[in-house]
Amino acid sequence: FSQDGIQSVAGNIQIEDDRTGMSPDTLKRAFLDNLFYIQGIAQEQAAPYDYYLALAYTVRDRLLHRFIKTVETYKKRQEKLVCYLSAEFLMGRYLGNNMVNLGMYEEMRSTLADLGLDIDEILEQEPDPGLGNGGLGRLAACFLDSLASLEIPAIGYGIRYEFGIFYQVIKDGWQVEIPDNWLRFGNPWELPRPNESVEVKLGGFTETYHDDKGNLKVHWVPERTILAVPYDTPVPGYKTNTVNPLRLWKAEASETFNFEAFNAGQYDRAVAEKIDAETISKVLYPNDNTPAGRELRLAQQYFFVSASLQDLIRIHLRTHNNLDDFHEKAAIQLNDTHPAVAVAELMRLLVDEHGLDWAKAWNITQKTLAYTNHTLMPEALERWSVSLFEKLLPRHLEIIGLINFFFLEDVRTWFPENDELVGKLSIFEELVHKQIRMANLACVGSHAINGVAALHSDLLKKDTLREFALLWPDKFFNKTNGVTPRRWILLSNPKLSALYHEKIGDGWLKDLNLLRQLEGYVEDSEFRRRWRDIKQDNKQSLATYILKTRNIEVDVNSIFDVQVKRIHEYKRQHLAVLHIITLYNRIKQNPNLDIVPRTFIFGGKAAPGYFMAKLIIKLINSVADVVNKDPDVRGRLKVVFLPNFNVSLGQRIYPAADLSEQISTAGKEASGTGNMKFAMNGSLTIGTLDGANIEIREEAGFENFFLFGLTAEEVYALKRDGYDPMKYYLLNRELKGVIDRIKSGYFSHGDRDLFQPIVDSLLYDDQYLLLADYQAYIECQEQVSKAYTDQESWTRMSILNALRMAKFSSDRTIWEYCQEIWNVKPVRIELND
Ligand code: HBZ
Repeated sequence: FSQDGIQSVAGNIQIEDDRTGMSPDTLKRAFLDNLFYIQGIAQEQAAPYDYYLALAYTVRDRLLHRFIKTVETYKKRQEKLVCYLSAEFLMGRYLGNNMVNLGMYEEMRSTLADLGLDIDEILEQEPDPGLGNGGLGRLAACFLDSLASLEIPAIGYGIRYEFGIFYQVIKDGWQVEIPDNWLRFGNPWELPRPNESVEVKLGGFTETYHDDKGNLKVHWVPERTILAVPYDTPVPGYKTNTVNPLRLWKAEASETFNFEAFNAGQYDRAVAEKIDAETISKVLYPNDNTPAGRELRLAQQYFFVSASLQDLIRIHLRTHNNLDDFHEKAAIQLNDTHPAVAVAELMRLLVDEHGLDWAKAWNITQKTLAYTNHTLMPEALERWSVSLFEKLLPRHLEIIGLINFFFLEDVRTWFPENDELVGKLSIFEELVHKQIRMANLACVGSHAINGVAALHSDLLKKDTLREFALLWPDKFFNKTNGVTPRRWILLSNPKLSALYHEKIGDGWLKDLNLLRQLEGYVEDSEFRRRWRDIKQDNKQSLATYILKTRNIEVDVNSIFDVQVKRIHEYKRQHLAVLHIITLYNRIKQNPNLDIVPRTFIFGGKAAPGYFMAKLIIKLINSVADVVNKDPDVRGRLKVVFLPNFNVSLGQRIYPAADLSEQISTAGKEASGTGNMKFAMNGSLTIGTLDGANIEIREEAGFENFFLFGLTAEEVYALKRDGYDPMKYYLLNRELKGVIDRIKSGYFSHGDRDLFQPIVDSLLYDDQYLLLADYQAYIECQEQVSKAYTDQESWTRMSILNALRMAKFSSDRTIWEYCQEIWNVKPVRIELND
C-alpha cells in the first residue's frame, strides 16, 4: 500500500485501505467494522454512543497516517518548531471538526444516512472537552487549527485535566457546579505515550558542588518527583496533510519513588504518594481573570512547563550535539503568565542540567520565549508569594533572584538613581510579604511581548507594562486575536456555508478575504431573502432547543439579543439587565406600548468563588421569571438563561443571534473573540469602544455597528476626576425606577436583601461605570429596535458584517505571529514520499 492507502492491482483496479480510504463503500465498511470489532456490538444492539465511537475510530484512522507522516517529516526536515505553552486548550468536540478538516464530512453524512443514522445525533454523543475557562483557552484551540491549516510545524503543550471546567446547572435561579468527568467513557482522540514520560521535581532544597573542571554548580535535591505522562491528540489542518500534536501531560506517581516506600513495607505511604502526585493534573481551576493563588495551581504550572521544556530539549538533542542553536529550532509562546515559570525553568535546564554558562543560556532563553498578555486589570495579574516559591521551587527562586539582579543592574546603569523605575521593573514586589510578579518575569525573559487587540496593546504600553515599553519599545507587538472560520462558520452554520459554497466555492475557508466578492449581493433582494431565511432557520433551531431545555417558548420573529461569555462585572451582563427592566417598566406604565419584541438570551459560567458574578446569574433568572410570566408583557419580552455555555452551545447560539452584546467597560476587555464569532455569522454588534470591537467596527463599517458609551480615555478621566454614580441615579428618572424596582424586592418575592449587594455596588462604587453608560446604552438600544423594523436594511448590515470579517480569521493572526514573532515557515507534508 502507498501512503494514501490505495493499492493498485493488475494495473488499474484500485483497492482502498479500510483505514485510509475515503470512498463511500470503504467508509461504510470501516464504520461497520469498527462497530463490530472495537465496540464489540451488533448493529441492532448498538446505542448512539457506540455509533459515536465507531465513527470516531473511523475518522481517527484517517488522521493517523497523516499524523505519523507529519511527525516524521518534522524530524527529517529540522525546521523551526512553534511550541504553544498554555494551561488551557478549550478544544470543543473533535469529531465534527476532524471530519470537516479531513474533507470527509459530507461523504460521512450520506454514508450514515444510508445506514439509517443521523450524523447530528451521533455528534451530540461526544462530551465537550472543556479544558479551559473561556477566551484564553479557546484562542489556543483556534490557533492550533490555524497552525495546522497553514502547515506550520507546531506543538501545543498543556495539562490533561481529569476534570475540565465544571458543568453548570441552574437550581432555583442559582448556579450549581457539577464536576466534569469528561474521560468517564474513555477518549478515542488521545494517544498515550508512556515511554516518553519525563520526571518533574518539586520541593526540597539546593546545594552547591564543584564540577570536574572546578566550577561552582548548584544541585537541586527535590522533596518529591512526579511522572509526567504525555497524551497526544492529533490536530489536523483544514484540507492539508499536516496533523500537529496537542501534547497534554498527566501527572502520575513516579514508580521508582513509589516502589521504595512499598518495598520498605510502607504500602499506605506509597498509595498516599500516588494520590498526591495524581492530584496535580486532577482539575482545572475555574477562574478567569482572577488568579487562584493556590499552591496546587503553581505546581500545575510548573509541572506542565517543566515536562514540555524537557521534552523539547530531548527532541532537539536527538538530532543535535548541543543546545547552542536551540533558539533557532524552537519558538516558545507563553499564553499569558501561567507558563511564565518557563523563564526560570529553561535557565535551570540549560545551566544546571546541560552545563551551559549563564550568559549563553540567557541569550538562548530570551531568544526562544515570547509572551502574550491577555489582561490589563492589575488585580488579574499573577503574583506568587516568595515563601510559596521557596517551598515548591527553591532552585527557581534562586534563578529568578539572579535574573532580577542582573536585570536591575542594567536598569541602574541605563537610568541611574531612578529607584521608582527600578521598583516598578523589579520582578519582586516588596510589600508586606514579598511576591513574584509573573508578568515582569515573562517580560524580562522574552524577546517579544504582545497584546491581543490594538487598543489593548496600546494600553499595555501606556499603562500596565509602561516601564518595560519605555525600556524596550521594540519588544512590543500587537497581535489582534482571531477565530477559526472552520469551526465558527462551516461547522456551526452549515446553511450559511452552503450559500457561500454555491456562490464562490469553498476557497473562503482558507482565505476569508474571498467573501468580499459577495458584497455586490447586498443589493440583490433574492440573496437577501435567502440570507434572512438562513438566519430564521437558525433561530428556529435555537428556539426548539430553548423549549426543550428550558421549557420557554420564544418568538422567532423577535430580536434575538444575545450575551454569552463568562460572567464578570467588567463584562457588564447586569447593564443588559438594566435595559430589560427599563423596557419592562415602560410596559408596566403603558401596557399598550408599541415595542419591537425581543428575546434576551444569556449564557456563561461564574467562577465558583465569585459571589457577585453568581448573584448576577440569580438576578438574570429572577428577572426572567417575572418578565416571562407577566401577562402585561404579552410575549413582547422574553428572558432566557441557557445553562452550561460551552463550545458546543456556542456553535448553536452564534448562528442564531441577531444582536451581539459586547458591552464591557472601555479598556477592560483585552480583545474578546465571541464578538468575532457573532459578526461572522451575521449578527450586528451593540458595543463599546473596547478590545477588538474597535477593529470589528472599522472592518464592518461604522454605519453597520451600534456604538455607545465612554471611551477608555473618558473612563480614565471620569475616575480621575471623582466618579459619583449616585448623581446619575438621582438625575435619571428611568434609571432610578429600574434600580428601585430591584431594591424593592420585586424580583425576589419581596426579599429586599437578596440583590442589595448589586444595588449597593452600583450606587456607591460602580467601578465598571454602568450608571455612567446607562443612558447611552438605552438610547443605542432604541436605535437597534428601530433598525430592526426595516428588515431589508438590517439584512444589508448583517451581510456586510459577515462578509467583512476576514481580519478576524485566526489564520491572519497566526500568520502575523509566524512572520513577526516566531520566524517560522510552512513545511508541506507529502504523503507519498
Ligand atoms: O482572553 C481573555 C480575555 O478576557 C479576552 O478579552 C481575550 O479575548 C481572550 C483571548 O485573548 N482572558 C481569559 O480568558 N482569561 C482566562 O480565562 C484566565 C484563566 C485563568 C487565569 C486568568 C485568566 O488565571
